[in-house]
Order: sequence, then structure tokens, then C-alpha cells
Amino acid sequence: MRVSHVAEQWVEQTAGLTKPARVLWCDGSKAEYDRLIQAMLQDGTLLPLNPNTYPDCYLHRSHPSDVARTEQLTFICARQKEDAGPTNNWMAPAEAKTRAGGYLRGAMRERTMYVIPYLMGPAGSTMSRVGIMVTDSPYVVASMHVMTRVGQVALSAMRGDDDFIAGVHSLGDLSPDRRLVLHFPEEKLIWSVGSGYGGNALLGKKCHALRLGSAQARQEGWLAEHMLIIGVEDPEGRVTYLAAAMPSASGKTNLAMVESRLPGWRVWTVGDDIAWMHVDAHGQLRAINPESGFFGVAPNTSPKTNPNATRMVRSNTIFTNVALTPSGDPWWEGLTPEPPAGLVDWLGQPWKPGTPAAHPNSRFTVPVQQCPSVSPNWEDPQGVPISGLVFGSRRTSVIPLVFEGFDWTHGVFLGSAMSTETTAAITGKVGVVRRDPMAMLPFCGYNMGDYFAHWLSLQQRLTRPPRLFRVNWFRRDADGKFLWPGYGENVRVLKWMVERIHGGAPEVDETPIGFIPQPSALDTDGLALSTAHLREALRCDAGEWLQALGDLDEFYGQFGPRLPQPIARQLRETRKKFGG
Ligand code: OXD
Ligand code: MN
Repeated sequence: MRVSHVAEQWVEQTAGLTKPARVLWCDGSKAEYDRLIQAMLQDGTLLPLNPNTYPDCYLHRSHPSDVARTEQLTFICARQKEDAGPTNNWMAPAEAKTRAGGYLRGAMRERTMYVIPYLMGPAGSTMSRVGIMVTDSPYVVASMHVMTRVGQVALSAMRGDDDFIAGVHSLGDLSPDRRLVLHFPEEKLIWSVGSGYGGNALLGKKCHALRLGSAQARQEGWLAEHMLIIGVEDPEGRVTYLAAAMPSASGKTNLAMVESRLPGWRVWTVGDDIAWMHVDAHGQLRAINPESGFFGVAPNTSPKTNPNATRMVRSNTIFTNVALTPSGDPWWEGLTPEPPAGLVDWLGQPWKPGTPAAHPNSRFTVPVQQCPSVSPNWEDPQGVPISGLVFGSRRTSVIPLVFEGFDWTHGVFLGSAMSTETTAAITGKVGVVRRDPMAMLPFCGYNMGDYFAHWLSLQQRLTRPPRLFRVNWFRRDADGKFLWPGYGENVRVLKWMVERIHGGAPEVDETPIGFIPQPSALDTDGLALSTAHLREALRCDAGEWLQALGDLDEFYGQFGPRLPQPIARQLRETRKKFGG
């Protein structure tokens, strides 16, 4: 492999700090992956699953205190606190290095330090970017093989000797007291110690593609977003591409590979979690999926909620923290209506009814190509043209099923004002409402006031700005029942968006929050949904909204002068339209 001098020096320096027994550069080959799997089967890091029903699938159990992203231990270490902004934890770079350096010193003794050159994005795309990470976890290496493109393909994409994001990862001693996930945007550097799980440890994903990616995107004039990418094919065979931001564990993977219930309509999967979007020379927004795998939430994935995912994880999949059946199949809540007898839970103990069998944030890691609905264009180096952007959140009340922003600025305001109920993807309380602008609250690597300004500024380069939509699949009626059936039926909402994008579906109500479809505008053929029910799902209530907008002044106020004036103006105007 051709290796950059800067990378070699940095690896040597890192080895000097962490003191591994050996250093091994990864080439990304199948043989390398197989060797890692064999070694992990031997030392018990992986358990084999039933080779007849789940060929080449494995189960990993993480440390029981290391099961989700730890936002409270995640820091943006910009030189100036203001550049991290009020929504990020901040630590001064020198202090961060002293603290984490203490945990990393000698942390790899008697371990192998794997060096993983990885490419985020398709080979040959000017939108793709390179990372080089070191880790002492073979599970992380195998997962990076699935989630990114590893080896020479990455090194060949470097545009200069130092054109890479550097990432140091060590399991440390896995103690939450000695766990830190640190981002140094000015140094293109990530340090993560003390966790072996998900976004804390697979550095390509949240740390690189979102936190440092978003900071780099701002400097270079593009967007790194927490968005799925899909192509929606209509009965005429036209494919309209959409990107949709949704908070973690809120059905993003389900929507990314949704199987349409509408005859003639079909959804093609480009990505399920992250979109990197550039404005091309013609002023068209184009998106790539920087990842090459899915790291999806297992619980509630079933033939009903996500048939494509249940098929896709039947081979070549690494499961983490799911339960195990006596015949060696993985199991999680929702997979089958009844739990099979004799389950072993995610901790490896006989399952006790009333306790979780799979951890609520248990996951599958699987290559994108295995998705039955994968788009033929998913690796197009030019990216796919985006005609609509969707902001979705999880709200029991207030937010209608779907509506459309008036224009780019108003749509950016809607995204910036998003709030959602928390899920098991992060440690902490589930179901608490918090502001989550563009579903990026935990992932924006710089001051979110500047982030809103960056979004607004793109408009001048867009000749045909995408339409911006807001969705909420999770609204409930007074009895606590979901108002919308969701899952495969969500294609009906996508159909409405596609019609709007192409100048159709004029039956809308103009409300203070945007255009809401009249019940007749949504195709509900074959659904047992009354108009009254649908009206409730689409209802916009002035009193509820004025209350919901109540704490936005405080949220926006934190950004002080960094809050763009157009956003403050949109809030004032919305209130005024509601009579507030
Ligand atoms: C994820 C997350 O893993 O958002 O995608 O937590
Ligand atoms: Mn995510």
C-alpha cells in the first residue's frame, strides 16, 4: 500500500502514546475480514449464529455499561468555546488531550493496533473524503470493513499527504469514568477512548461523517447531514430523490428501505443515516451516502415494519446485543409476535419475561449491497439529484403528519425549530421532548447558529432549491393510539411530496406553518382511515402551536448574535400569523 508520510508519522506518534504490542495496517480485503472473524470467534468476542438460517452472521455482546452513544462524554474541542456553540459540550484542546492522553497512555499494551485507512463515499467521487483511524478493537475493524471502504481505495483518494481525518480509538478499560469522545475540528482529529460501541467507536460514522464532516462542509460550502437518501419511483418510471433528517431510532432505516403498499410506486435505497450534499455546477443539490453499510436498530424490525431489512440481515451480518434462540438465531422484541421459548438475553443470561431480551439499542451491521431495495445509483460518484428535503421528528402531539414549507428560508426555520422525544440510541431518559434542529443536535460539530446561517446561505447557489417538508409519523389520538399507520403506508406521504415537487397536488390549506394537504390530497385508497381521523392527523392548532413555539426564544436566544436574523424573523412572523 502507498502510505502518506504524514499518516505514517502520526501512526508512529500514536503508537508511542498507546504502546501496542504490534501495529497492523488494514487492507480491507475479504481475507483480512475472515481472519478477524476467526480470531474473534476463537476468543469469544463473537458468537457464531446458526449457519443454515443466518450464514456468516455473528453475535457480539458489548460491555453492559457500553450500549449507546454517550452524549455527556462527547466534546467539541475547538480552540474557542463559542465555535463549539451552546448546544455542544466543549473542552479546551489542551485539557482534552491531557485528560484523554492519561487514559490512552499505554492503553494498547499487549494489544494489536490496527490502522484503518477508510474512504467515506464512492470511489472516484469528488465528494468523498478520507479518514485514517487506529483502534485496538478487532470488532471495530470488522465493523469498519462493513460501514466504510477500507484500504488502498482510501489512500488513493487522498488529494495531498495530509488530506485525511485522523482518528484514535482505544477500548481503554471500558470504564464510563474513563470514557471520552473528543473532536478537534481545527486539527481534523478525533480521539475516542473507553467505549467499543457504535457511534462512540466506529469513528467514520458520527465523529467523522457528521461532527468533523459538518465543520469541514461549512468551510468548503457543502452539507453533511443526518439524513437518509431515497429515490421514489412513480408509475411513469420517474425517480425523484429525497433526503430526510430524523432523530436516531425514529424509523429512518425503515423509511430508507420502505416497501411500497401503493401499486406502481417503489422506493430505492441510497442511504439510511448520513447524506453529504453538494451544489453542482448547474445549481442542483446532489447527495452521496458516505457509508457502505447500515448500522440499524434491531428492536421492532420485523416483516411488517421493515420487510427488506429482515431479508437483508439473513447473511453477512454482525449483530450486537440482540437475544439468542436455542437454535442459534438472533431475536429481538418485535421480530415475532411472541418470544420463542428458551431465549438467552443480550447479557448472555436465560431471559426473564418482563426484562428486555435484546437491548433496546441493539443493532445489525450489514453491507448496503445486501439491501433488496438498493438503488442502482447508490454509488454514483456524481451523487443523486435531490428534489426534496424532509425534516421528521417523533412527537406525540402538535406536529401534523406532513406539511410543506413556503420556501427555502421558511423550510430552514422549520428544520431549526424541530423538537423530538428522546430514544434508546443515547444513554439517558427515553421520551423526553428536546429541541433537535435538523436531527443534528448531537452531531453538529460547530456553533449551530453558524450552522443555520450556512443552510440559509446555500440558497443563493441553488437554481432549483429542493422543496422542504416536515413529517411526524408519531402523532397520537386522545386514547394514545397512533393516528397514522406508518411503515409501508408512509409511501402515501412520499407520493404527495413527489406530486408537490412536480407541480401537482394543489389541494392544500395555507396555514401559518406551511402548506398542509387536505385529507383528499393524500392517497388513502384501501386504508380504513376516516376523513375525521385523517383531519386529526393533519390538524394544526393555533393554541398548541403558540405554546410549542414558547420556548423557542430561549433556545434561539442561546446563540446570541450568531442566530441569523431571517430565522428570528420567521419565528416572529409565524407567531403573528397565529395571532400570538
Ligand atoms: C445512529 C444514531 O446510530 O443516530 O445512527 O445513533
Ligand atoms: Mn443516526
